[in-house]
Amino acid sequence: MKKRWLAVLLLSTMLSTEKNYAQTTSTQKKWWKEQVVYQIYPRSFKDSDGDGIGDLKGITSQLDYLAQLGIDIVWLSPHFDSPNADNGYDIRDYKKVMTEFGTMKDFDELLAGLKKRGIKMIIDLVVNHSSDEHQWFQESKSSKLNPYRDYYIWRPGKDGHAPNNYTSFFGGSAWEKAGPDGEYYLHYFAKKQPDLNWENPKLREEVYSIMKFWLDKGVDGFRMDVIPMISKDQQFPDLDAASLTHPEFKYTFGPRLHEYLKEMNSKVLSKYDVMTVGEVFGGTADKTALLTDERRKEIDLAFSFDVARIGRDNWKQNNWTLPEWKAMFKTQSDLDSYHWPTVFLANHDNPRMISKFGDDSPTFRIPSAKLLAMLLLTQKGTAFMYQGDEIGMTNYRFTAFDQFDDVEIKGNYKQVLASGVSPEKYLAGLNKTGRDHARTPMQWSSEKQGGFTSGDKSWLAVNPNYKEINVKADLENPNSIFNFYKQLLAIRKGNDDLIYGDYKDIAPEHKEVFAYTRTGKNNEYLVLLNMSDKKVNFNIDGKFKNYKLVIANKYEKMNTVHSTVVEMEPWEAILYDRN
Ligand code: ISL
Repeated sequence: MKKRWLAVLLLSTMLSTEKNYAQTTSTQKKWWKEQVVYQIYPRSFKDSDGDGIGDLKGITSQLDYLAQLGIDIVWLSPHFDSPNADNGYDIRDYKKVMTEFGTMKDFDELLAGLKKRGIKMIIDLVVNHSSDEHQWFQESKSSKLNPYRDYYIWRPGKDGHAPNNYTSFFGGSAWEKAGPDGEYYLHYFAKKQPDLNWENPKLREEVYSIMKFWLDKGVDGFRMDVIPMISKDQQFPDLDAASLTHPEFKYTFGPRLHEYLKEMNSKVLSKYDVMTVGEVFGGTADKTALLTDERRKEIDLAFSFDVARIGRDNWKQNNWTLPEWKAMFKTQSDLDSYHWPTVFLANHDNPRMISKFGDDSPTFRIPSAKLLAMLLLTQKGTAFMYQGDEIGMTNYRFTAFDQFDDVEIKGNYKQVLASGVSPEKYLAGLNKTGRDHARTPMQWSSEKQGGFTSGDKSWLAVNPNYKEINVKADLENPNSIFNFYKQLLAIRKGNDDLIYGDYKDIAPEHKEVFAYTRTGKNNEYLVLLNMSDKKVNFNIDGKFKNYKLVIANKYEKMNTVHSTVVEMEPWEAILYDRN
């Protein structure tokens, strides 16, 4: 008897050691691998009280719309009490709802309404930093001796300057002098977003208690804001010249990151059946993979920015080619069976996906939006949609700087111009890369303010194309982008071959067509996407002969593959299958 227990103990220790990977299980089926997430940026989704700011009641009023579309999980961008220096990514009270968005009762109603429709909800966990108006920071700032001092990162200056040369993503130094002791606190983002000190175990316990508070309410997980930044190199070495333009690679993956995430997992996450997705801004593929290796028990999924941000260099958008882009999808899908990729083309920090990857001209907006829908929903990985993409919303044409709201643009403006860039050039760059493109209000109808608010003003201008591009018009048109998404989501739902099937890029070097297969146990899919405004005769292998049409963004398409050449129209997208 004793011997048997010893053997069990020995075996379980072996299994739990990180290096004994070979003995654990491989690809497991999980709900969060199969489902599709829809991101809501509450400020811009739907306003229920006419103040020009979206709110929770507004979202609740549109739950049937989300159910009709067929998404499975809502990711809610921050809904917590905040002075809104960065639209809620600066939290003043983690257990309270932002006044403009409503009350805790409104939150509970939203959650219940989603659950009633079988939709899950994940919320944003923003714990690399808080607001400077958080009570912890107020205490921390008041004196070196305050018990909350170590909730944040304070350092004395050097020769009358900041402790080192770290720069903030939102302009200027990442250090700000504050309080009676003449010390500086660290803020990777705005001055109003002081970084929390994860070295302090008390702070970590506070974070876990916040997580439990929301999990006990019934949320199904978290999207974790800039999570690889929580551990910092305590030596705070100066950045070298090369890192000054992209400091994110130095600010992430600090020495204790994995330790913190394992602790969070064992103390909180492991006790619930939830999903976690980390925003990995500033991570290489290798490092990112460490976070999501299921044997390490840290987080489930990661957003890596290579695909969505291809060609982007801060506010500049450089050229990129389709083969380069395809290689990035391949890197993700090449991950071994202990990882699961994510697929996302846009969010609230990026331009509209149609304007970046498709063609937002009147001729090609609809076919290219549908093509991107097919790409998003047939690639391997958990798919993340962003509000408005399902109706083909496009970038806003900004003509002056005062039309922007974004703290990133306002904070960097002086610095960019001082570096010799002309205002015209900066504006042209921002028209491609700016975060406000994705933040203009959701376009519900052709009524004033696009049906977003009953008020005369909205916090950020509605894109003037709302008369043509809106939910009502799409719901009424059976051939709309919305209805194409709806069909694709229905095809994908519960379809193990499309969800878990192997991914193979069949023409990685082709400059116009993105062509790949998804091969499962019972069926094989062939996806052909002409990502150009030219007609292309695409050669395919004879083995696809007799593959049948599942869905395409042009309705006159042949039903079965008859030859080895498929004549593709500009921005044409076709999904075939073998069975
Ligand atoms: O690239 C960026 C900074 O130069 C940003 O678009 C963005 O700040 C970055 O991707 C991190 O994003 C997250 O954290 C920020 C917040 O402003 C973003 O909205 C959020 O998604 C700080 O909390």
